[in-house]
Amino acid sequence: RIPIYGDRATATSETKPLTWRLAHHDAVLDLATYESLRGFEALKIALNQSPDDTLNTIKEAVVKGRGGAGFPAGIKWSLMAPPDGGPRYLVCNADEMEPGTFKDRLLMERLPLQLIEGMLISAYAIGATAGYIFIRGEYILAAERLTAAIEELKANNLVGDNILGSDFSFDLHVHTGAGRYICGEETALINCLEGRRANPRTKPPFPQVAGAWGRPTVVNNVETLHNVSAIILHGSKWYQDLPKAKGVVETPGTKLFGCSGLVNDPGLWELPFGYTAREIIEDFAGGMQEGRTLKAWLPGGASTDFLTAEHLDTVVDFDTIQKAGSRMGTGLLMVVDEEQDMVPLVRNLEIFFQRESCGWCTPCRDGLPWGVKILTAINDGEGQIGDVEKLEGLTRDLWIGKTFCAHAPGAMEPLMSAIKYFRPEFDQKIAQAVGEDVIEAAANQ
Ligand code: L3W
Repeated sequence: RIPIYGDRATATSETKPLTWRLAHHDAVLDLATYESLRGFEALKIALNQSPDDTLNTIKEAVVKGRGGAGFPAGIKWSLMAPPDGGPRYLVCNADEMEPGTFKDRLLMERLPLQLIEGMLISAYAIGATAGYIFIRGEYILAAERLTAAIEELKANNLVGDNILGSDFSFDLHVHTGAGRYICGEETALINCLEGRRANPRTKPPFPQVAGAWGRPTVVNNVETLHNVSAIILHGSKWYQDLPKAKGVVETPGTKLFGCSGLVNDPGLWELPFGYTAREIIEDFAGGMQEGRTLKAWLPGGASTDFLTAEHLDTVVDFDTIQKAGSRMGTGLLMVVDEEQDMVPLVRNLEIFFQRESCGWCTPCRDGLPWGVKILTAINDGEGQIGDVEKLEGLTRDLWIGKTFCAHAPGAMEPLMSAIKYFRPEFDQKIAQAVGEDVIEAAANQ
């Protein structure tokens, strides 16, 4: 299905900084077309000012990281270790494997040059000498288009030595992943890039101090880097002042929001912050399909907490979703309808997380399969009294600070929230397995 961009025909670089070039083109793949749409104007502006001025513009704009965590890109950049004459790297995290998330794919397949221009400007700002686009292996078309774009830019002095006659040189490579979700975690990604097993590393040191091959490295998500050229073109104040939809919002800029599940019009839309989940589902995704009622929704990926119909008037923004008890994550809503049974649904998600554990730390390696085992028993009519309490115990034991990285805590978010909001569905299956009389006897003990 082709995603929709809202006011597609009238979009400009000032109104839709991420996707405006798609107003009249399904994709912008060649240099000539890109240049006819203000392509590389921002790079020229950046190269005519100091790296620090460029960095400060992005810092003042406050671009919250779009990979899921929301850490401001400008602050991340300013934490780079000072130059010492050795290599420094910029890595684009294009390992988009979060279930239900398909925003970076669109940006790379249709606007590869905009990502590369963003990377060139970012690399100039942080003094990076080489860059890597670490892309999910299944994104074959995106990888081909990025590779072709880099080749065309090399032939036109826009990638390589002394770009546009300046002192700035930057090599750029596309590196395809081999299908591990954990590579979305930046230090696992760096290990993989180095040819090692993709286990996360201890932080600190953060990659800005000791990243790829031990050198200062910045890792930014595709959508984050896609914002950079428009901010350099129009300034940080313009970015800060971009119109907001109604509602209290803390985040400047626009975002690719999306929706999947049994809605009438699943897709992606570049929107200002401030829309509620209800507005995204009803006004942009066309509402639930006929005969379907919304039961729950995940705000942005499988590693976020379920919310329910009661939370639909929450603005989809980092802080507001957190106050509602979840995380915005990638901002692509996954809608669950009343006919879906939560036990097999959560079991399915937990199978994914157990399979994708790198196996490095014991709680994650052993805890996630244990959770799947209990969920499978409950789902297969072999549940026992106390199983839900065991699952709850697991959500405490696999929480932040008790595991090596955010993978297991992320896996616990949908499990914990499914139990919180839909516990009767778990209890009912257990009661069917052991018999109502056993449940009653246990309750009377
Ligand atoms: C310097 C500090 N840097 C934080 C940086 C940090 C990282 C970013 C976020 O992932 C969720 C996870 C998944 N000095 C810093 C600092 N940083 N404090 O800010 O850091 P953090 O720790 O808040 O999050 P995290 O553990 O990196 C949290 C999702 O992010 N995730 C990401 C996947 C992204 C992709 C993608 O972009 N394609 O796959 C992976 O785990 O949801 O729960 O850069 O270095 N004091």
